[in-house]
Amino acid sequence: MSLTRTTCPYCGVGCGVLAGADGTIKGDPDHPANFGRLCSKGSALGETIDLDGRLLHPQIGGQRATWDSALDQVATKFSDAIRDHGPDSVAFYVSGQLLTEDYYVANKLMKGFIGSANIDTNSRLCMASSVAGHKRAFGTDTVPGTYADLEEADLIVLVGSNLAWCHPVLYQRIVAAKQARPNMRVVNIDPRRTATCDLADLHLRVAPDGDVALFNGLLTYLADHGQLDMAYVTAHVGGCEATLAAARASDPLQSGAAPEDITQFFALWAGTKKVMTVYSQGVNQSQCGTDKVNAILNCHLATGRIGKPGCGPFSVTGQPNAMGGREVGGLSNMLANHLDIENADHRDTVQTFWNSPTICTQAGFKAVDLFDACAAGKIKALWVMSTNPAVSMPNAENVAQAIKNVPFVAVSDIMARTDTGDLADVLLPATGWGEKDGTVTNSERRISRQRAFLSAPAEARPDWRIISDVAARMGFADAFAYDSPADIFAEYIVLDAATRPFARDLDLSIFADADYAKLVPTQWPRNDVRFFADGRFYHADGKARMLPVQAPVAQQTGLTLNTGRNRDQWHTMTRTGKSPKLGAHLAEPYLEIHPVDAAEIGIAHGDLVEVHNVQGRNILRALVTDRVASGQLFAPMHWTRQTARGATVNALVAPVTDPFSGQPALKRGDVSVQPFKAEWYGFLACLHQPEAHTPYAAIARTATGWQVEMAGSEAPDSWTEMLGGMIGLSNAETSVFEDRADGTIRVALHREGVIQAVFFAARTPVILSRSAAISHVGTVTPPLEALAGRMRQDQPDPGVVVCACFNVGRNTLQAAVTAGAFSVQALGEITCAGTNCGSCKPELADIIEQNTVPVAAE
Ligand SMILES: Nc1nc2c(c(=O)[nH]1)N[C@H]1C(S)=C(S)[C@@H](COP(=O)(O)OP(=O)(O)OC[C@H]3O[C@@H](n4cnc5c(=O)[nH]c(N)nc54)[C@H](O)[C@@H]3O)O[C@H]1N2
Ligand SMILES: Nc1nc2c(c(=O)[nH]1)N[C@H]1C(S)=C(S)[C@@H](COP(=O)(O)OP(=O)(O)OC[C@H]3O[C@@H](n4cnc5c(=O)[nH]c(N)nc54)[C@H](O)[C@@H]3O)O[C@H]1N2
Ligand code: SF4
Ligand SMILES: [Mo]
Repeated sequence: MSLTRTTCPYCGVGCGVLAGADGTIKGDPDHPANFGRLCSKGSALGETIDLDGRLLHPQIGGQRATWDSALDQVATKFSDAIRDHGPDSVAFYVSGQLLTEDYYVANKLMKGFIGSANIDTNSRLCMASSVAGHKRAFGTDTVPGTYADLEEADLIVLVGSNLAWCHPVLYQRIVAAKQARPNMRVVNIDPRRTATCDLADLHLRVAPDGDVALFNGLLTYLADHGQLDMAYVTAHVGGCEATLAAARASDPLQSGAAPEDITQFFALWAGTKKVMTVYSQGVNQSQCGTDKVNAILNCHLATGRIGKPGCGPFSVTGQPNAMGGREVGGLSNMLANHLDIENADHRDTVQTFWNSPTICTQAGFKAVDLFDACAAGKIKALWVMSTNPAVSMPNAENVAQAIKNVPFVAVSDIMARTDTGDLADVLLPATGWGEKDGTVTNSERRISRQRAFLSAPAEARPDWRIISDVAARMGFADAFAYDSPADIFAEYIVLDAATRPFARDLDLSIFADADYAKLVPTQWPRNDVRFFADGRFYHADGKARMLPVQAPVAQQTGLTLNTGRNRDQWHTMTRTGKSPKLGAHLAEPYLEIHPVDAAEIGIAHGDLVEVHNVQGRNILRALVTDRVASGQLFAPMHWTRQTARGATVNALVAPVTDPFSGQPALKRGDVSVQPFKAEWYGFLACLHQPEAHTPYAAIARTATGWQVEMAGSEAPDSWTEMLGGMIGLSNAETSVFEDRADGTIRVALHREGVIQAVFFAARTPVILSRSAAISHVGTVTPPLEALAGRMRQDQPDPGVVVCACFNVGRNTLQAAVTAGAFSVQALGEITCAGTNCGSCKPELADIIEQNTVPVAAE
């Protein structure tokens, strides 16, 4: 089977993948991002390319429609709104998961032809603070670092980044570098103890938003210890004095980290020349996100630790094409190709190049304001592409209402049902990863090709074509007459050349003569160029700026909710949710809570809890752990109205934003927690996709179908009726076993001897081997046997999946430890666990620790 060279569609590491139509997935040994490695999500890509659940035909009002009528409808509704209410009455909300070519076309249509800047993107929730911080410091949005710099650094400082789970291949590269050079040091700055701490020599457990105080403290320390590079500052940096004065006003203890950890961190930084600071959403997604970015950049600029190998700040991007989106101008406050809306010369040049009838003259709505404008009735037509804002935006219930309030909504997605798609008037089926062609830019400015290796299913079309077809119907056929993504990429590169006279970092000239079909992964401006090596920056005076920033006043009230990601799920799970292997790692929406807080509230590990505030309410499984500090909670962002009931965590997050970037503070909400008083708990394993109506329900794929964890505050009148409503099997035979003494119920639904579903309910959380129950679904097994809670045909129960790459369960691992595998390496040799992506290694270490009998001290 011939394999196609393409790029992973998940995180910003941008790993090269070799993929085949039969589902074969391998790491590309020649790709400079991963050199053959893949993480669990990348390795499971083959399980996510089936057509199950795909949107295969256009729909209008929930009914199948032709492409012509759907495209006409979108074009007419947008044109009518523009005619009646002006260009700012329409908006696009797009995504860092679009390819550069899709993004370029969407931006061109909105800014140059509709004449509004109302195109914003989910990158506003992701990278906006880094963009704003870079522009304040450098005069451009430049990410100077590369992955090789990380391997060369002597000190890596991770700030607000769970790299082990969110950029696993990059994390593994650092693990390998540290093994090769044991003197390398890693510091992790995070209020939570995450899997990334496994690699860290020092974990600074800061308070939420304690970062500005910490980095202001570091700057002061560096100044007081004669560590500022004054020659560099004088030649290349402005604003040092004022910045230092502001830094002196804050107390590093305000950061919340332990005093001895702070001292150790400062001394380590001061004593190391090659320092890389890697930062991500714990920095960006904050009310003071832009200030956090500049507090970090200040320290690098003041010491000249930038523009040299192995040192500098490095904002790692989340989505596969977050960088590409920034390059083409996908944010509502940028024009195109790193040019400014506010600059008349920039606007004229772009308008002339596009030969467009108009051009936007002022910034459009940023994401949070955009959905507020929808709620206020200002937006008459909205087009959402490749993102799921009804789940991923803060104040998610209000955002869903706001979308409903827009008279016309179009959604382009690959899946038939998403929480946002459910609110659309028109659904447009897009081709997905493996079916589409284009380019993406990863965290280190490397542009790689995504290449199709599957044919487009049914009527699905690439996003760039859908947008161009609507543009043509709005009267702009000539400007959008593209035949292929290669045409669009070529135009984008020529636009870059036309705007070369403007001082900017972006320079795509290396691609001028590139053969699109054969394009090899290449960094801009060139693989061998080091940004800022000559000390020249992009402010008018050629200097960088240090920015005075003030630490926010701590205002801890009650419990603080932090949110983020799981190792094996991607955002709203529309793709990773298809993989039983990935679903098995953490199968339910949960809330991490400290044992002291749990005791105070009166809840135990595994209980359900109700989390609420003025915005909304969630029901989540309590995971009692000291990974979170007392007073703090953590919940993953992944569960939606499709995969759970009452677990969309953004229903609890207030739409508070950073004043400079407009990025929402998704890491910090005020909430209250109380026990959820469940009358019964249930577990269902079934063959066909269930619908859950119980107050708590979490749905996931399994190896034999689906599973639902559920709970209710009132027992139903009839269990069989309830189950029938969930799985719609009216003609199945039912076997019910009820133990009136302890109130447990077991039900098997079967048809012609084949088990369709097994269900277990109890007054307390159901204690049962999930794998055992799941193993009987779809098999010919007597009901009583299927309900016995034992694995089918005496197969050993592997337990909850720990290593998703090789599907190794906790029980298997525990058995291996008991049999003498006392190291992560030994476990790997016996079970293969941890030997592919390695991101389960921290969990393997925990299992070893928990299952090794301590040798008694003599
Ligand atoms: N498995 C997986 N990987 C992904 C994704 C995914 O959905 N799943 N999504 C991708 C995307 S789009 C993104 S943006 C990245 C995100 O990658 P990361 O930013 O690494 O991930 P998060 O879990 O959102 O948050 C990182 C950490 O910030 C910490 N934090 C919270 N508040 C603060 C604070 O005030 N200060 C500091 N210093 N830390 C704080 C949290 O405790 C958390 O551990 O991941 C990418 N990779
Ligand atoms: N509480 C909280 N909320 C957060 C975050 C957090 O840390 N905490 N993180 C934020 C961040 S950093 C991000 S990036 C966002 C991510 O949030 P979203 O962008 O809303 O999440 P995804 O699930 O990635 O949504 C992508 C959608 O595009 C569809 N899709 C996939 N491929 C294609 C394609 O080729 N074409 C089209 N048209 N559609 C496609 C998918 O099926 C899916 O519906 O969430 C943000 N929200
Ligand atoms: S680290 Fe994993 S998710 Fe990220 S690009 Fe590589 S394989 Fe894909
Ligand atoms: Mo993101």
